[in-house]
Amino acid sequence: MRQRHALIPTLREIPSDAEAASHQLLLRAGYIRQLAAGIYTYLPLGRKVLRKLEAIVREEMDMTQAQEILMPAMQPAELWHQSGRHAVYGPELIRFQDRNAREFALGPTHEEVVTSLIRDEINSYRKLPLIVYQIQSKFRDERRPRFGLLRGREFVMKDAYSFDTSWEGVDLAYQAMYNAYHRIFDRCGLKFRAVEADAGAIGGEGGTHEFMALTDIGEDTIVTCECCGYAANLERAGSRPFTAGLDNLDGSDRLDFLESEKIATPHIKTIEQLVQFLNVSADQLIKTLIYVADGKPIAVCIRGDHEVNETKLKNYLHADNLELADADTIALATGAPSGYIGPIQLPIALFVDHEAAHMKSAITGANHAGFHLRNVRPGRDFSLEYTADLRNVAEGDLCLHCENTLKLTRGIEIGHIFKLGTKYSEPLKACFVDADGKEQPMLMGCYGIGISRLLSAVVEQSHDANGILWPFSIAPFHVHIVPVSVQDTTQMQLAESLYAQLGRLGADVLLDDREERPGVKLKDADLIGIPIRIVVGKKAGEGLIEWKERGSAEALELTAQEATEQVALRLRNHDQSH
Ligand code: 9G3
Repeated sequence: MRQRHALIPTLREIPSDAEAASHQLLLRAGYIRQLAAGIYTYLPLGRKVLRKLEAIVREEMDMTQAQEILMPAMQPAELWHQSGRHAVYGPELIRFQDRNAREFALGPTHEEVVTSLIRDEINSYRKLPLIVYQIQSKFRDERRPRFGLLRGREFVMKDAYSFDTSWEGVDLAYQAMYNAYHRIFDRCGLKFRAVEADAGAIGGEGGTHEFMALTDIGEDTIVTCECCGYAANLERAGSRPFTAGLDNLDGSDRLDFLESEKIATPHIKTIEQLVQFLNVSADQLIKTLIYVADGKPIAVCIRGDHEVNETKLKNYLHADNLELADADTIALATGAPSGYIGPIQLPIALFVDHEAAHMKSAITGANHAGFHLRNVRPGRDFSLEYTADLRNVAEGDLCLHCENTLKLTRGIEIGHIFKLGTKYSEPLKACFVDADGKEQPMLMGCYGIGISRLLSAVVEQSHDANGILWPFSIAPFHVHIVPVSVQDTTQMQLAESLYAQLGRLGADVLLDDREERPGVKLKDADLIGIPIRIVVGKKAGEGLIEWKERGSAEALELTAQEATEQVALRLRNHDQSH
């Protein structure tokens, strides 16, 4: 492509409303433009990268014998009523009516559509197993779209769905996808981890993994053990309680016998204030939070330095809706204002985190404005009937599987795979007749990759102060030829002949034939981030060019012939790399 006519509108200044590095760079380097919040146009460079990402995903999906289809974005609401999910999703599901006032939704995902399709086309076990996939735009009206393509309202997803006659079949499909995802993200040059995840609303019996690109901007937190390889999303990760097994039930510890005692704590409302006022540490406190679970107020007790894990709490309660209670509900349920709430004599159900349950003596709210209690003994002063792991793993916690400490890192979810079982085939009646003539619901799995999100994840992991550093495999072009002066016929002749030669090799080449000052051209080249840059300057007369790889400081002086051979080599290596 010749840059003079290319639509690559680079920007000098950093867009003020872009926080994430990838968002800033994709805007500045002319890859994307925002149409509306969370809705983007892919300009030629962005479209080329997206196409290369899709090609990698397609190749690896086809290798697993998955068959590519394309389903509609317009989905009849009836399907969502049948699956029971129409009421589960709120304003995030974009609903509309057609000209005959029939209800539709813009597809955020396609479990219902694909299950109804396969129900109508497959009936015998002989036709299974089957995996279909599509690469298509998804629509989710996110409350807070942010970070550019990382959390959009219209985005490109690869979503695959497997149909089997047995759980063994589901496991095979799941493993095949799990392996394919590793190959895909490796080929994209990403640093990622597959982590055990929480199945969430879409549920499914058999488990689920998320693939996380490791970046500081990531909205998800993952927990990893460097020793035994344990890796889980924070929503689901567990740790070995420090205090478990330390109970000296023989009462040898003097503190056990001290009665709980009221202490005046006027206007002390937060953990920090209490720690200061009493000169204690947060891990000596028990904080009691009031939630409303499916409309019912409940109390959760957790050590002062820990955080409630609302996914674990929701799963433990089997609640559909869970939210922190507002001030009125708190006062009504506890007779005390927030900041003074404690577990003793509460008229609502009490759920205690397993770490708090093992505390010997704790300081808690007294359920009385202006007062706290000390020497509170869990189990003696309040019930431990409902005790579970309800907290977020913290840095330095002990690994459940080995004695090592756990690390927390941030990541961006780029893939998510689920074993669904009959969660959709049951309600949508997708059945097959087995070898004994018996009708059974198909067993399903679903497998997603956020393709447009991948674009941003790569940039997050692979950029420097001057711009993007695209991996060779997904760069919009392999080579960027930059003649220093387009008026100089010697330089342009050499640049043009290189452009033609490399093109013949099958390389994607961008030729900067603009009448711009060299500094502008080189700055743009760094910003756009094409892996190989060839500058044709004053040594063009001797047939020499300057070869520079994006991301390395050194530049080499090569003949045009050597440069061509180097590119041919890179193309060959890249093709063999997968
Ligand atoms: C909705 C809306 C948003 C959603 C969903 C449904 C996420 C929804 C989960 C999935 C599960 C898998 C197939 C590919 C891999 C992920 N957000 N999910 O089901 F109506 Cl508004 O999409 N789907």
